[in-house]
Amino acid sequence: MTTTCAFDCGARCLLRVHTKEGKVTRITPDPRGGFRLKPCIRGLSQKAVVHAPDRLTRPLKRRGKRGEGDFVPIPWDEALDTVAAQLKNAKGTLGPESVFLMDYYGNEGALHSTRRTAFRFFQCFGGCTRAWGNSSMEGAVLASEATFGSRYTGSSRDNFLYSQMIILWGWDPLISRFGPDTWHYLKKAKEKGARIVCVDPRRNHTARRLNCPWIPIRPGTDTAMLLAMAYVMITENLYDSVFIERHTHGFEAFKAHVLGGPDLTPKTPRWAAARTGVDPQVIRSLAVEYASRKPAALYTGWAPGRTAFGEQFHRAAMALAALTGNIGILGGHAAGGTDRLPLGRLGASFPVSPKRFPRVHISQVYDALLEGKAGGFQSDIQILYIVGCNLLNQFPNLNKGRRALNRVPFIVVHDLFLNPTARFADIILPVTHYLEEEDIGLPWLGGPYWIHMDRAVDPPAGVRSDLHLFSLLAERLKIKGYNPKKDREWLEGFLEKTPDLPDFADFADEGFLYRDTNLPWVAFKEQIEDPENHPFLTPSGKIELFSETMATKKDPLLPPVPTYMDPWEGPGDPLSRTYPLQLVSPHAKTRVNSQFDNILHLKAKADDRVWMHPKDAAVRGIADGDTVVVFNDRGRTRVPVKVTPDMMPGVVSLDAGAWYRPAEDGTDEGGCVNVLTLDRMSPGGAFPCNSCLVEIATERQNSQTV
Ligand SMILES: Nc1nc2c(c(=O)[nH]1)N[C@H]1C(S)=C(S)[C@@H](COP(=O)(O)OP(=O)(O)OC[C@H]3O[C@@H](n4cnc5c(=O)[nH]c(N)nc54)[C@H](O)[C@@H]3O)O[C@H]1N2
Ligand SMILES: Nc1nc2c(c(=O)[nH]1)N[C@H]1C(S)=C(S)[C@@H](COP(=O)(O)OP(=O)(O)OC[C@H]3O[C@@H](n4cnc5c(=O)[nH]c(N)nc54)[C@H](O)[C@@H]3O)O[C@H]1N2
Ligand SMILES: [Mo]
Repeated sequence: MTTTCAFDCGARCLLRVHTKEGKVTRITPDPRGGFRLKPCIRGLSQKAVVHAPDRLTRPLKRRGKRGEGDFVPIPWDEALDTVAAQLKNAKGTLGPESVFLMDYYGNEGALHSTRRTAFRFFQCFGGCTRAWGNSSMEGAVLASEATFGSRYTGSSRDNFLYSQMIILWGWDPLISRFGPDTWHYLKKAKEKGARIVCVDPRRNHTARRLNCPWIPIRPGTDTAMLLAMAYVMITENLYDSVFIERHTHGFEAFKAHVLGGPDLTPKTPRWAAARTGVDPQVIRSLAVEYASRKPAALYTGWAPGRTAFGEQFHRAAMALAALTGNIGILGGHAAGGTDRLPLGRLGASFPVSPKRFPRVHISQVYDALLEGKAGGFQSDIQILYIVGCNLLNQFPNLNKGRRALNRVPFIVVHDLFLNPTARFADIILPVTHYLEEEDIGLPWLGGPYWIHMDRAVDPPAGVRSDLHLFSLLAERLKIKGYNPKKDREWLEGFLEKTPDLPDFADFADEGFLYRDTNLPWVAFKEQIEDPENHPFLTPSGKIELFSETMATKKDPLLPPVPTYMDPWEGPGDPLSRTYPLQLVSPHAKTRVNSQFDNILHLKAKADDRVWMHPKDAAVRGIADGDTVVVFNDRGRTRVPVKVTPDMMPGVVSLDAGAWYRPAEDGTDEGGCVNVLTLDRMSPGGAFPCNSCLVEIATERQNSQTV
């Protein structure tokens, strides 16, 4: 049988599922997928997830205190009746917006999508309050729409084969997967002689494996370096003036800002060095190289955008791609940040209408739960309804998170596991694993392919998908029209509405469909080759170095030209005197966000140590392998340390996603980084979990300071 992972995994590959007597026996790569749809260790481990001993199979009702994990199984009817009665009561007394829907990326199948199934239900219900902002890349979304008028800024990976130079800017795709074929093409590009350089506070795994030069940079300061590179290109006349003239809008304003600007500060390499920690000569040579080795791909990961003012990072990177004329050409890259391709979309998907309900930014969910109307939010929250989200692990500032979840009168969770969030629920409804449903797998970044997801095994008795749980609730609440079709009918409809696809039976038989006629796909090729007939969808019809949309906002924190602002909890923050280490939290090799942390054979392979430079360790009397406490005013977590020159001095790194395990005194024993991060929204909506200051002490020192 064929399938792909429906998790928010960074790829979407082709998996072959072997079964015997109703159980998955093995998952192997499907050879037909080749290098283009190559699976990873996590996808190949899904057998351990679907048959996990701690998988939830019966509805649970909380008996102990929130967070304690004391639950009793109850019959399905009782669980669903209770949830339905609570929803009805909340709607009748405080209105539908008193239900906070926290739907997230648990399942990304075309039909069983946690986001779409849940949101559609609450639309039929009459409303809810919901979170907005993409935790991964909201900064990039805002920036690419302002600059290009589009969020489809990606190119297919075979483009790398034409690049003379590739800059991996805060990007580690060997680990934090970004499409299934990225690593293959990066390796090939290197073999073909492309110069590859990495700009990152860590010598990350990709840089190490490619053995490429590493430019360490302080987190959250990238915009300063990019602007200084623009300064070099402009003052040394290295930029592509024909491209700028023909395709961009607002170059003069951008140039004025870079050369001096209202703040009268020329954005020189020396100016940037003071902020970024990167030597001015290194900044200059990277600028010269990027401007002269054409075509070149400046490739931005999302982590540098998940900082305070992260949207400026993406705006500045796009400006640099424009200055070098690398947009719309083979081997170049628009540096658009969102990196999506428009190729793998279905003509239709499980319907939700764009109806607007009260929304709260993902950084402010805990505030909204705690403060409600008194804090200026639109409603007081009566029910927190969580579908496919490990909120109390993946969202910053977990100690505040615990207080927030303790305040909400009623919490419902749909999940596969009793994760740290589910421990706070009143009712938990167990759901199917995607290997138990038929669905269509959509490419994580864009395609061009679709994967048929076979229903490989039966779910545990009584367990249903979110779609079917919501259908049962809809019946109880007398909601009509939520799910009028059979699963197969929905799926057939999706394919029918997508041009030039085979019929569903053939697709299901074949298992997947890879359409490779348009490759390599280069974003904005038409706009660059034929600008008269293909304007950019910006107000000026051009690439906007000065954004007219931003200008109308008249918000000093969202200026129309890409601008560097010192990040909060960055190196320039006075708080750094107390907490001198900047903390970044990359995604983990062995997890998808927090998923798989409970799968023992993967946990054994996880690197859940905090990375620290030898100098930082030495001044604190810390040795490699010690157990340390990482702390700030928001919280503390106990983890082992890895002392390594692969970390920039002054910066430390702890992978995100380990399960939060607060001890009696509040110290987290699970190594969950979000006990330390700050829940503050960046002005453009970026989710700034990488702007965070901490201190580290050995356990002994720490017990003396408590
Ligand atoms: N294995 C695995 N792959 C995944 C995921 C997963 O959980 N596990 N999750 C998927 C999801 S949901 C997403 S959104 C993507 C995330 O993809 P990204 O956001 O690109 O990945 P991260 O691992 O957070 O960070 C990539 C690199 O950025 C560096 N970095 C951090 N802060 C900064 C900064 O301020 N400046 C610079 N220059 N570099 C910085 C980190 O050190 C790291 O090496 O990955 C996807 N792929
Ligand atoms: N410090 C820090 N924090 C981060 C990040 C970071 O880089 N650093 N990255 C952020 C990013 S990019 C992201 S995308 C978020 C991710 O945040 P989340 O989406 O909350 O992360 P996951 O761990 O993937 O949680 C998904 C949950 O869905 C469940 N699930 C799986 N399938 C189904 C299903 O079919 N139905 C239901 N109901 N549940 C299902 C899983 O068991 C899991 O509990 O984390 C963010 N948090
Ligand atoms: Mo993400």
